[in-house]
Amino acid sequence: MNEVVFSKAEGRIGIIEINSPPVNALSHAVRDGIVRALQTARNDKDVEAIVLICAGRTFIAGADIREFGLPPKAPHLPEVVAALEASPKPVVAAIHGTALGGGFEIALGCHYRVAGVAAKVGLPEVKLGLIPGAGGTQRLPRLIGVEGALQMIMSGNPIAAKKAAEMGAVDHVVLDDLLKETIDFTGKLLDECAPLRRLCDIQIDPGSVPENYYDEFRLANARRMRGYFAPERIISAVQAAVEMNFEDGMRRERELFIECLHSPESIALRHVFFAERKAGKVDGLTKDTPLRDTKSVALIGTGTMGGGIAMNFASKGIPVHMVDVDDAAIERGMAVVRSNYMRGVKKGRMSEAQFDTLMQLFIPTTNYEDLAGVDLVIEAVFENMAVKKDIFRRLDQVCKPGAILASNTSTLDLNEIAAVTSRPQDVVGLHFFSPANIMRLLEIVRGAETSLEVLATVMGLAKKIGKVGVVSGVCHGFIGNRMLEGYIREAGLMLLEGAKPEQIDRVLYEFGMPMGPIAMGDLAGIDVGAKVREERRRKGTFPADERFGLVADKLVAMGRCGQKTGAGVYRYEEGSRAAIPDPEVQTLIQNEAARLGISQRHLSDEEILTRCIYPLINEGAKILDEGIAQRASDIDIVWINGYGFPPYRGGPMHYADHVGPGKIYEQICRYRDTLGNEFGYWESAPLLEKLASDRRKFADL
Ligand code: T1G
Repeated sequence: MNEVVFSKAEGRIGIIEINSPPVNALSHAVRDGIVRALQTARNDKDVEAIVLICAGRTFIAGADIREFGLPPKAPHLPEVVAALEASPKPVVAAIHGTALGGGFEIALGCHYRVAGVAAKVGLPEVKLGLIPGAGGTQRLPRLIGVEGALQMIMSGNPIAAKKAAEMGAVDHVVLDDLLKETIDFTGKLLDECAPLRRLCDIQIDPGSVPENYYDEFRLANARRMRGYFAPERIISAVQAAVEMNFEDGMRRERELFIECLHSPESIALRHVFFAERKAGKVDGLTKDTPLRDTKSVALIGTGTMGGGIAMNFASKGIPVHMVDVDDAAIERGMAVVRSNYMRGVKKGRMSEAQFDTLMQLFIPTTNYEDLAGVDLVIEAVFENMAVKKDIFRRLDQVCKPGAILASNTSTLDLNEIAAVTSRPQDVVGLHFFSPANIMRLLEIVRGAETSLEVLATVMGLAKKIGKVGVVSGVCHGFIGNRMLEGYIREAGLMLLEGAKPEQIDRVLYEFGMPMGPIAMGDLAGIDVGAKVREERRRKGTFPADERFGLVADKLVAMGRCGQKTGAGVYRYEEGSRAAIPDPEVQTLIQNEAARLGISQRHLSDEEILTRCIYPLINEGAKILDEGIAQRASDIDIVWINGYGFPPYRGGPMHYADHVGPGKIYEQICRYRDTLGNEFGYWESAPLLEKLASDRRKFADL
C-alpha cells in the first residue's frame, strides 16, 4: 500500500482501492502500490479473493503519459499485470468511468471483470501513436478473438460495458452499487469454486484466423492508417499473439511498443494530447471565474454556416432561434439542417423520434424582438462589416443585459464590431469551421474588451458542444486563416513558375494533408478567396503583387469557381469529385506567366513542400510574437482541427521543432534571397530568428 493505493477487507474479500486523481493513471506510485497491496492480500489468510477498484471519476485511464520519455522505474506495468494474473486468489476488477489503455490491461490481468452500466473499456494507445504495451495485444485476442481484438485496438475507441459483455471482455454489468455488487459477484465465484481464468494460458488456434485476414484488414483500413506508424505494429503484435506462445508474444509486443514509443509520430501525437488540454487553459481564467447561462441560443443568418452552427447546440438539447431576413431564407436553412439530421436517421445514428425532438428545438423568426431573453446570439452572415455592424446595433437594443453577442466572422475586426454596441465586454468571436456541425475547431476571438466571464463561458460551452476551443487575439484572419494565406499564396505562385497543380497537391497530400491546396481551393470554392482579395485590395490592405491569386481570380472571372461549378483549377465530371487536370487551365497559366515574364522551370517536391509549409511556421511565429496566440501548441491545435494538418506531425509548430527552427530560418533566408522579398513574403519572424540563434525550440517558450 502507499499514499495512492489502499487495502481493506470486507469479510473474506480483500479490497484494493486506487485513489490517484484526476484519472488514476498508472504512475510509478500507483504501480508500486498495487504490487504491495496484492502481496498483502496474498499473505492475509483471511482473504480468499480480491476486488480491485478505483476511487474518483474513473477506473484507471491508462499508463501515466507524463512518465513517457522518463527512465522507466520498476515495477513496470507488464509485471504488475502479470502479478495480478499469477495471484493464487481470484482477482476481480470493478470498473467505472473508463478503463483505458494500461487500465484495461490491468483489468485483463484480473481473472474476472465487473463493470458499471455506464462504464467503457478500450485500448486507445493508437491515438497516441503507440500500441498496448502491457499485454493488451496478447490477452485481448485470447479473450474475445483476433478479429474483435484487432478492430478494437486499431480503432482505439472505447466500447460500452454492455457491448463489452456481449464480446466477452466484461463478465458482469451492474446497475447500482458497483462495489457491493462486485463483492457479491466475487463471493459467488468462491462459493462455486470458479476457476482462476488466466488469459496467458490460452493458445489461439491459428486456423481461427481467416486466410489473408491481415492483408484484407490493411486494405480496409488503409485510409485511416495512412502516414501513421503504430497501426502496422498493432497488426504484427496481434499476429504474434496467434503465432507465438505467450512469453514470446509478450517479448514481441515489447519490441514493437518501444519502436512506437520513440517514433516521431508518437512523440507528436502525445504532444497533441496535452496541447489540446492546454488550449483550454486561458490566461486570466481560473476555475472560479463566474459563468453565464447558455440555456438558449440564437443564430443570425441561417445559411450553410448558420445552420451548421445551430446544429451543434440543438444536438445538445439547447433551443436555437433561427433568424434571417425572411421566411424563405429561414426555410432554406432549415431544409439543410433537416437533411443533415436525416442522414443520421438513414445511417441508424438516430431514430425518427429523436429527429422530431431535435427539430422542435429550432425556433424560426424574422423578429429580433423575439431574442430579448436569449443567453447567446451568434451572428453568421456574410463577411461584410457594414451588415455586421447593423446587426450588432440591433442586438444591442433588444438583447437582455448579460446576453453574449458573438460573431462568426472569419477575418473581420471584432473590436470594430464590438465598438458599435454599448456592451463591448459582452462581445466575442466564435469562428466555426465549415462544415460547422462536423469540424472540431472553434477559434474563440478575444476582443480588447471581452470580459473574462464571457471568455470562460464560451470556453466551457465549446467543450460542451464537442469543440476544441482555442483563444485568438484580434488580427486579420485570426490564427488559422492568417497562416493559411502564405500557404495558398505560394501554391499559386508556384503554378506560375511551372509546377503542375497535381504535383503541388500530391506533395502536400503525401506530407499528410487531407488534400493539397489547389484541390482544397476547388472544394471550398476559389471565389471565396477571390472575394476576400478583392475586398482587401479595395481597402488597400493586400500586397500590390499582381501574381498573388492571379490564376484563381482569372478562373473565377471565367465562372470556374471550383467543384460547385464543375470546374476550377481542375475540371470535374458530372456527379464526380475526381479532380481532372485541364489543359485549358495549363495554357492560361503559361500565358499569364509569359505575360508577366515569369520563366517556367521544374520545381522539386522539396521546394513545393517547404514553400507551402514554412510560411505557415513563419506566420505562426509572428502570431506568437504579437500575442495573438497564447502558446505555440495552441497554433498546432488550430491547424490539426481546422485544416487537417496531420496529427502524427504534431501541428506546424511541433513540426518546426522536429525539423529544427534553425534549418527553417536558413531556408526562409534562402527563399528571401532567391525568390525576392519585395512584398515581405520571406521576411523571417523575429522569434524564429531568435530561436535559430539561441538553438531553442518553440516547445521551450
Ligand atoms: N496520463 C496522464 N494524465 C492523464 C491521462 C494519462 N493517461 N489521461 C488524462 N490525463 C489528465 C489530463 O491531461 C488532464 O490533466 C486530466 O487528466 C483530465 O483529463 C501501457 C502505454 C480519461 C477519457 O490514452 O482519454 O496506457 O489538464 O481533460 O475529458 O498500454 O483523459 O487536468 O492537468 O482528458 O474527462 C492510454 C487518455 C495511455 C487515455 C478523461 N490511455 N485520457 O477525459 O478529462 S497509454 C489514454 C483520456 C497506455 C499502455 C499504454 C481522457 C479521459 P489536466 P481530460 P476528460
